[in-house]
Amino acid sequence: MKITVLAGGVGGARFLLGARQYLRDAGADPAADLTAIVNTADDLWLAGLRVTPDLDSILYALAGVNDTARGWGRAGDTEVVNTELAAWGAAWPWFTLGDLDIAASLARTAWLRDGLPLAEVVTRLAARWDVGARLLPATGDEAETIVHLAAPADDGRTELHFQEWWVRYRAALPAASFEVRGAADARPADGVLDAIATADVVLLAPSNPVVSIGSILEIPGIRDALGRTTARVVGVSPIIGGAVVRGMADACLTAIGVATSADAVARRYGSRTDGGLLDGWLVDTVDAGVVDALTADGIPTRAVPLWMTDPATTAQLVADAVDLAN
Ligand code: FO1
Repeated sequence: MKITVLAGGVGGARFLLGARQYLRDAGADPAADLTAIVNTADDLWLAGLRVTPDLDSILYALAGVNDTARGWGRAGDTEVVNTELAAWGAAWPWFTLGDLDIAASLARTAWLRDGLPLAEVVTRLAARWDVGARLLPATGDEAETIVHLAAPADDGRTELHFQEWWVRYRAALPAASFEVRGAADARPADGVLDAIATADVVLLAPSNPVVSIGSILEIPGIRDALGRTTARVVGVSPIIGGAVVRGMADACLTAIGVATSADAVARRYGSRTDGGLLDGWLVDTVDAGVVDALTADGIPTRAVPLWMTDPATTAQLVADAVDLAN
């Protein structure tokens, strides 16, 4: 069974660990059957380095070298280079790049400068470990999320790069809108449209619906491919009991006028029968009350445990999603 997952960073990584486990338990080879299409709109240039947070969070998690406490970066990393960069004012003092992380970004930047597409760079970085999945950037073109602020920041700026809004301001400056700048001219990375077209099931990870999954959908061609695929498209709610599972997705949902609830996110994605995305939607058991109304409105919904405590628990969640698809 070929599974293609649309994913953001930390939540996407946890979900993919479960998807890999699900395929292993089924006797399949996840390296051949599991493809992740990963958000690249959080990416940035910093101190001359191309940094790709969501791709790296997923790569490190699948490789088993991630910092599980922080949720991003490499386990046991040090900050020698970052401290030097900060002393020169060449990096952001509020954005910590570990030394091992910088090494990955150096390798990535060098290969990009050599002219390799980002998808090829990701394959090279992943080849070092037994990742057990194919990782594809949504696009190899630079298309980054810019946050338009509802009111100017203290220094008068009215727009910030997503990372500054997210990490420096912890999404606390009210946003008016999000723009994936450059998306209109971006193309899906090699393999992305094919991975959607040839999948048996496409899963939307419980990632940020606005700045992770939403940004992937901004890349021209991806939404259409989801509409056309013969695979069923099933999403997993990132909202449990009216609260975000992790991160600050509520700030993003509020900005686009969507309530922080499992059913509001499903309605935002929409039913495929109505030109939306979803053939199915999983909510947590605490949100079982929304199942009937969503199902009646064309989004077949089931309530199952959504907490991704460990790969075995998450594998059951993936099994539930596949079951709903079938
Ligand atoms: N998140 C933080 O909260 N603080 C940081 O200093 C930070 C540094 C960082 C460096 C490299 C990287 O790949 C990710 C990093 N993140 C950091 C996580 C990241 O900014 C966001 O959580 C994601 O982009 C949102 O998915």
